[in-house]
This record gives sequence, structure tokens and C-alpha cells, in this order.
Amino acid sequence: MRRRRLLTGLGGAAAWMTAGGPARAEQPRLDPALPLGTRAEAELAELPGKHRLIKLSWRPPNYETPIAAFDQAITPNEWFYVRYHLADIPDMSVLANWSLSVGGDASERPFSLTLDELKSGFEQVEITAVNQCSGNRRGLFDPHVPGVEWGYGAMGNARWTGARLRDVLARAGVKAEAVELGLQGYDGPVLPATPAFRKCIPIAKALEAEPLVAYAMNGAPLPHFNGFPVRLIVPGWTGTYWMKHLRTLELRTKPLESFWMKPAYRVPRGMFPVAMPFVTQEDEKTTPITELVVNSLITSPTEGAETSTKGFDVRGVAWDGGAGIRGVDISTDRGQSWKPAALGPDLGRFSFRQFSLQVVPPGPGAVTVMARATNNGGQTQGTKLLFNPAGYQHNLIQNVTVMAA
Ligand SMILES: Nc1nc2c(c(=O)[nH]1)N[C@H]1C(S)=C(S)[C@@H](COP(=O)(O)O)O[C@H]1N2
Ligand SMILES: [Mo]
Repeated sequence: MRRRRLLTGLGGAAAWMTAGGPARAEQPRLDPALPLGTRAEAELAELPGKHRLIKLSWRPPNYETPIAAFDQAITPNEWFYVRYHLADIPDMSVLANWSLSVGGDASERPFSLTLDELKSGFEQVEITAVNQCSGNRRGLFDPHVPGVEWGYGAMGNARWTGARLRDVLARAGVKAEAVELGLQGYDGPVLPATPAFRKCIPIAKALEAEPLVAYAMNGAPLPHFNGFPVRLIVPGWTGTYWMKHLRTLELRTKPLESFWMKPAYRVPRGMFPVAMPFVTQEDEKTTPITELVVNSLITSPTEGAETSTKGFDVRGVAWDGGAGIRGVDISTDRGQSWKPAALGPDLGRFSFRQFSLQVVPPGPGAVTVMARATNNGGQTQGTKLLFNPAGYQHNLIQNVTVMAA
């Protein structure tokens, strides 16, 4: 007993001394294509209610999910990524008194709503949907672009429960002149000069069947940092519209002017074709980023893993903006030939779809595994980056190189 304690103590002291100071936080293994500074500074760290995520910044908190957590169709709440623009995030005691105001100049009957009223006053519906940040994989852009240098984990798939947005809006009476729905949360800037995080969606999107005013995530209350107690869910659209700690829904007769709609969160017009153009926010050259592009992630094997020459399983998840995944093909010969993977259960067209395939490497040594998803609209992943200055919609075919022995 005594001896063990002594050894533990020595071990601790030695680690402390070689590091030349207090023990350093554990560094995650990150893709070598990420910027050097990001790889040097990112560390595994916990937020309240979360497992250790990959911390990219603390104020505001930007934490991504490690790839291993995507080796399942649903991303657990404790592993779900966290993305904020502003550092003044109200604490749980303030949010416990949450209410939502619904109004705007395009509403007939503005009203406000408590959490109990939201839960009891509207039909409760559920949808499984991917929440992915527009900038997921930004750090893999070549050349690099400024912004949070996300790797693969600025996304997650959850089962969301709430009221239909359109049911809530119907109670306020949507005037025929409504063009947009303005969105704001309870978080705010630390400095008054920083613009508030105000966003909007087209009224046609707000009145679709899928968007939810959600109060549960995977059957539990929303975690604090994922928008407690209520957030917006906009299936098929990037996370930027999924307003957390939702405070106001504003039916508008005029387009919103907000830094976070313009110049931020824009892509060149025509670069990413969409089903519903955001006409009220378009200018000559740019349009807001909206619909997710088809994408996939290999979760196993992992980069650098040792595999058997006799064969190994390739697994992962694929998703898109709502057409649904038609298939995922796997290559082990740098894209010369492809084999279709088996797809996992269909959890709905906005969800991750798992895939798997047993592959046999051509021989011992390095083997590069590639996965290419195709959606029901025929959209597929490629090998040429659609470069845009904000670093959005990175969906290049991923290369995972393993050692077969
Ligand atoms: N109130 C509020 N909502 C927000 C944001 C924010 O900064 N504040 N960021 C948005 C962006 S850009 C993304 S990608 C998602 C991230 O959702 P998550 O933090 O729950 O993973 O939240 C969105 N909703
Ligand atoms: Mo985002």
C-alpha cells in the first residue's frame, strides 16, 4: 500500500518536472492537414455536462466532437459539439425563467410563451436530424482560410423533440406580407461594439413541416451549451440557423439587416445549388449558406491504424440536406474501383445513415480507404475543393491510410 502510494507520487512529480510546469492538458490526435497552430493549441477539455471534447477556443466556447463518437448513428448529448459566436452565455439559473416572444410587424397577435406552455400547448413531434456547422472541416481548406479551424467534428446527429415552428407561428397569425422570420437567442456580446447574433430564415422555410421549436434532445432536456431550454431545429440547413436559447421569433415584412446574415455566412451565388433560394438575402455575388451538401465520414478504421491483410471493416456515417442517402461506395485503390457498402437503418432523410463494408487490402503495407456518398438527388462527393473564402461546405472524399500487416 505504502509502496504503491509512493510510486504514484513519484510518477506524478516526474511528469510535472519533465513538462517544466503544471501538467499540460491532453492533446488530441488531429488531422495533419489542419493548421499547425490549431494542432499545437487544441486540447481535450470538459464543459459542464460534457465528456472531453476537442477545445478550439474557450471564449466564446468552440469545442468539437472526436471522430470516435460518430461510430454510432446518434451522437450522445455528452459528446455533442458546441459552437458560439459570443461569449456572454446566460447561466442555467437565468435560463430557468425562459420565455419566448413571438411577434413582429408581420404578425396579427404577438404573444409570449413559457416552457410549460410550449410543451403543453402544441402537438409534440420528433425528428432525427444532423446539426452541422457551415464551417465543419474548415481547417482542411487548402489554402487555409481564417475562422474557427474545425476538423471533422463540428456536427452531430440527434433525435429532437418539440413543437412545429409553423404551429407556434400560426398562433401569432402570419400576415400575407411576411417575408422572413427573424431569430435571436438569450446570449449576447461581451462588448457593446460586437454585433448581436441575429439571424433569419425565409418565411417559406419557417412554414415547412420540419423545423421545430425543440425542448428535448435524444429524450433529455437540451444541454446548457446546446441551447437550454429551447432551440430552433432547421433540418437540412446548416447549424447557423439553429438558434440556441431561443428568445424571439419575429415575423418580418422586411429583410433583416444583420452582420451575421451579411457579410457573414455567405457563399458565392451558384456555387452550391439549392432547392429553396434565399431570395430576400441575396445580392449580386453572394447568397447565405443554407442547405447541407452530401457528405460522409469514415469512423473506422482510423488514420494510421494497423489492420489485418485478411480483411477489415470500413464503417462510418453519411448525410445530406434532406434528399436522403442513396448509397456509399468504398475504394481501397485510390478511387480506381468502388464497391457499395451496406447501409444501416433509415432514421429519416435528415439523419446520419450508417454504412459498413468488409474490405480485403491488396497486400501488406499502406492502404488508403476512401468513402463516397451519393444522395437521392444524384449529388455526390468529389476530389476537387469548391473553394470559398469563408471555408464552408467542405465535402471532399476523405482518405484514411492504414497499415495492413
Ligand atoms: N444563441 C445562439 N445560437 C446559435 C449560435 C450562437 O452563437 N448563439 N451559433 C449557431 C451556429 S453557427 C451553430 S453551427 C450551431 C451549433 O450548435 P451547437 O452548439 O448546439 O452544436 O448553433 C447555432 N445557434
Ligand atoms: Mo456554425
